[in-house]
Amino acid sequence: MALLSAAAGVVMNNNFTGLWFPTLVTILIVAFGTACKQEKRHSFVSDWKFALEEIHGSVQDAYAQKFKELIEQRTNNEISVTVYPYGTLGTSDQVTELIHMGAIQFATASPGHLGKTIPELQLFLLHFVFSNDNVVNQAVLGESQVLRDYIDQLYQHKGLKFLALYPEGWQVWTTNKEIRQPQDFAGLKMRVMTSPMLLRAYAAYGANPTPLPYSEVYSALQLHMIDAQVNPVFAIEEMSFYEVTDYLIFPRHAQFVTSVVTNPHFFETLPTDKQQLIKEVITELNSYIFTVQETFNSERLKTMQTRKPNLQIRYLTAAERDAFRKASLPVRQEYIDMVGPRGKALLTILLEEVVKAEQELGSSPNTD
Ligand code: 6CS
Repeated sequence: MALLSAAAGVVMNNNFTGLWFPTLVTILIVAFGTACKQEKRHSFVSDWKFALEEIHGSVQDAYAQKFKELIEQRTNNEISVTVYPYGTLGTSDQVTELIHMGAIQFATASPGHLGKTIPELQLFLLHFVFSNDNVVNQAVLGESQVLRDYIDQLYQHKGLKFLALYPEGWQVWTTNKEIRQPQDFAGLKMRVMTSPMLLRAYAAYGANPTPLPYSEVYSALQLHMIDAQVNPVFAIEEMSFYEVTDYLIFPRHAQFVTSVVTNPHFFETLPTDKQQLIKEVITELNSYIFTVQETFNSERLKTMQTRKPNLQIRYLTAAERDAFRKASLPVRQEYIDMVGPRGKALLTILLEEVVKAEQELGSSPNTD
């Protein structure tokens, strides 16, 4: 509109009276074209908000920053992406609600929290269902079409659009006492994320699982309201959990899995080229983020060792892991009981896909 009034102004002040009509037509055509282009440009949101469940410098932050870089570069800045680290827009549950309402466009949503809303997703919280080889896990989470189609449907039913699943690293226990066998968990107050299956998973070892939001874990450890927590190495370092625990124990029982979601209406009303761009970038980020999590997890282990030389680091042996594996098996049935036939189908798919990928990639089977 501003352009149209400017055009009218130019014509009114035009001294070349003989030329006024063709000039007016030309200006109006250009102005109309520009207005249409602007209209088209603004018919979809062009500042995309991407909210995280992790702080600045985390694996999820690296993912979102790369997403921002690629989207802005490939649209010549027609689209801008703003990344909101954990805490700026609320807890994981609140961020998922913002996506659902369409107030933001992208978010990470981990099964550890989203499992309350989509119970089937708690599949990824079961212990000893993944391969020992994390390259296999990445391939299954990122490429298994049968798994992705299933997940896609589940998200759709809850008003979310599923974009990606990726591993952030092995889950590691930080505790105030050494744990080498399930019995060592007896009565231990173990902080877990808020999905119910995690309570079952740690109750199976005899622990006293306590769900808490991420932001409350440090002070709960410091005040001895809890005795232990579980997270990947990079998170233990950046959230300083190692400062308030004595042991870092590697059982390789589970991966930290997260997902990337968008709002379905936002996505479906985007022009096809933008939808395509999102899919393309998400696919590229799959291998990018895998390398990032490997680097972050190995570098930050060294950082913690340097900062706290008396931090006790333990790697469970094959026999010790096996005792945990056996204790964890009844929880699979609890998952099926909680979720129903869809859960059983999903568990079968995941276990089969892991074996298939291990064979394809030439990895050793999921046992020690
Ligand atoms: O433990 C948690 O709640 C959080 N941990 C990580 C590594 N990412 C997000 C999640 O909310």
